[in-house]
Amino acid sequence: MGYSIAEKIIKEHIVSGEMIKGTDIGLKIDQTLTQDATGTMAYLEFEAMGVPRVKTERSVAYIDHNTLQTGFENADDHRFIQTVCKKHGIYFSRPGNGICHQVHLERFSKPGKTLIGSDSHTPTGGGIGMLSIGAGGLDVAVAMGGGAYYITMPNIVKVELTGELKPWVSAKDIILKVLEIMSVKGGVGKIIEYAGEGVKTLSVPQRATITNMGAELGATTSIFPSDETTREFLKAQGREEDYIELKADDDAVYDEHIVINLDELEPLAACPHSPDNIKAISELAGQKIDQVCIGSCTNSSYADMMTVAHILKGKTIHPDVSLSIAPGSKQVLTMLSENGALADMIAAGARILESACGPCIGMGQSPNSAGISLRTFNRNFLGRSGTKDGQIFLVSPETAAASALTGVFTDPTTLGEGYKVEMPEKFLINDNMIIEPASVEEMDSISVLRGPNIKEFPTSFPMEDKINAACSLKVEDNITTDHIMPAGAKILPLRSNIPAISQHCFTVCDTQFPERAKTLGSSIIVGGANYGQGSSREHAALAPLYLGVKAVLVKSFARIHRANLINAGILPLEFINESDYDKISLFDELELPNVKNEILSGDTVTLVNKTTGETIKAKCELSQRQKDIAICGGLLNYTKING
Ligand code: MIC
Ligand code: SF4
Repeated sequence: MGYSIAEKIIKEHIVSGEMIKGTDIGLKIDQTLTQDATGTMAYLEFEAMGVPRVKTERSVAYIDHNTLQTGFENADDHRFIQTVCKKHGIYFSRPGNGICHQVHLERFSKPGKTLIGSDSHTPTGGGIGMLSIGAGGLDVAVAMGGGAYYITMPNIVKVELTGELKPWVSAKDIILKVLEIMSVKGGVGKIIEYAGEGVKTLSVPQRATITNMGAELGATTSIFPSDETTREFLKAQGREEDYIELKADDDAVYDEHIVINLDELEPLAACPHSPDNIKAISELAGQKIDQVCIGSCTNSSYADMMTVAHILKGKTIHPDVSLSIAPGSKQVLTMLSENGALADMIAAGARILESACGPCIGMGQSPNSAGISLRTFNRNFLGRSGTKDGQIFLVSPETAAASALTGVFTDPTTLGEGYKVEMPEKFLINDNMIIEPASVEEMDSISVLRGPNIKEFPTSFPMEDKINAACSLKVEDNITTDHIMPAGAKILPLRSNIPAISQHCFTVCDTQFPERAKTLGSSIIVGGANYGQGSSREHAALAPLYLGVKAVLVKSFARIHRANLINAGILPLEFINESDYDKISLFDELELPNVKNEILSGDTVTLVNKTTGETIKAKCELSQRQKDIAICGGLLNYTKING
């Protein structure tokens, strides 16, 4: 039996377990990345492990999220990360150099290697044939220290692309189609592998748009073959030596098979407030819009930007539309400024933003009240834009630019003759904003600079024999990490300060939650299906930990968040009978009378609702290693004990 691409890379990197679907495997990690909003925690955790120098082939820290500096906090955090990097062997990408995933794809990604990143869109690297997975900061810290990264061996889904995209239909429309087919929870426990004749028609950045937004499927990751197109891209980045060919064996076996005919695709949009709420642009055409934002790690490549500039050239945006554009990296921005495309954007009325996440994470450009905003981003969760009633539609750069000119949803296929950007034979290479770490001889002399915003990591304690806790919150299906731990310009500067950021935990759903949880002391959160979808932010576990949450009991979890709960020492429990969800109400007194023994000996836990007298059985399926972590009270405690 042959192997798929993902299986080939896993086979080369497996250090514990076997490639049996559904079982736990440990992978050797070649590269890591962090960004600043998750990075401070990851580096505090790395420091706590006491490893002097990273053991990976390449670790890079990017500053791209918290680039608004409205107080000392973000600037202090950047300085902390920069000095930690210098000391411990990590490359540091300065603010202004670009969005982590875009820069990593350009400058560091390698087909056939493994990458984990403390950001859920790390699968962008799948566009170049790298097994790239989003993880919590603590998992990244462990990998930097040379430890394995553990995942459940996923099922592999083959998405076969046939035909070729029509003019003005784009890679974004492909991934929106996949989201329509599979939904935001359809990818949990799966790797999405792209194949078929259609692959050849897509450039590496187009492939990266698709693997990037595969995060919204809940998938472990997504991956493309590495072929001649990949070689050309690496060559144009001056890195041809990093190329290897990667393709699935002809007799590879897949768990699911989806076929998408690119010829039949039309421009699509993900409507508020979920990336899988898909409609055709032709259905929305003519509706008035207020704002257009172009950029983010999904759609900010050179080719995307050139297409936008081409559409805007010689025209003026509609008077009722605010258009902002953030090219994804210094490389892209410099090339646009040298070839005149930037001037075309500015002349048309675009507001040019720095090469960073910006509006995608609520750092500026919040839309007007109830404003309709078309964005080339990957997430449109409620409140993420910073305007609670903002109506965010996720679209391609083509649709975004065409609509910015008309002031209404506009199908770009009405623009007439198509336009295909020529991929440059050589990208402009200037890595002067990437600072190399100190040499082994110099590293000891480097001092790490810590500002007052950096507070201790919250302590978790070994598990007790039983847990008594009240229900401090009851929420519905599809709760995102943006509900649990909102981001945005006001809250992101608190990412290094768990006591302060905890005051915002779940406030999107219930403003009283932080106070209530603290007053209750120990508590349990009850939720629905796909709980914790979205970001890799471990703050969505650390803030509840700080507020006394001992367990989260839900219908099902999203992968990264579940792992973050285990790492933090919070028990992830799932209803065996989903209807038991109705048997718990806010403030009910709950008891897990024999939890430690039950965890040690099996995979179910008994929960007694002392308020109603009912007994509920919950699932807690943990590998032996996860059980040990849970008993120690989290991965940091476990790593201290086990090294
Ligand atoms: C996001 O897109 O939600 C983020 C901000 O990039 C997060 C990371 C974070 O919360 O810092 C992610 O996707 O993991
Ligand atoms: Fe940044 Fe947005 Fe990409 Fe997250 S999704 S890494 S916030 S650009």
